[in-house]
Amino acid sequence: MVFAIFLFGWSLFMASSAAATVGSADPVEILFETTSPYYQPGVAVVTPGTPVRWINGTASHHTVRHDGCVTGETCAFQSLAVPPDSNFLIAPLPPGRYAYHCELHPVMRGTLIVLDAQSPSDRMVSAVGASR
Ligand SMILES: [Cu+2]
Repeated sequence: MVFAIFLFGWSLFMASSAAATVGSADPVEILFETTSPYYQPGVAVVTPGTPVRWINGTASHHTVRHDGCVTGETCAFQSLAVPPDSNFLIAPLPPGRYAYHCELHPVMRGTLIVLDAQSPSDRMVSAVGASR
């Protein structure tokens, strides 16, 4: 199912690379940078159903590879080398915490956090312990 959504999103992207939207939500954008934190923002927090786009404004190629692709766990996303002035777009991911890195520059590490379906206020209440 996730794979099907990915294909759908990708085909939309390929069909209209100039379009500002993919599916129902605008992508969150993460920039490749040549200095720390290398992915800006270094920790990106997105709501469920949000596509994510990495944009390469540097003069070098970079990749985006979920750590799970290396550890043998689920490989949630993995790009080819993204050239300068290009980008890498993924369809919405299931809630979770996704640490990722650049295959070409091991110092480049980032984290993508997809919130669960609870509203922020619900999360706050459960975090505080509520009053029940
Ligand atoms: Cu890189």
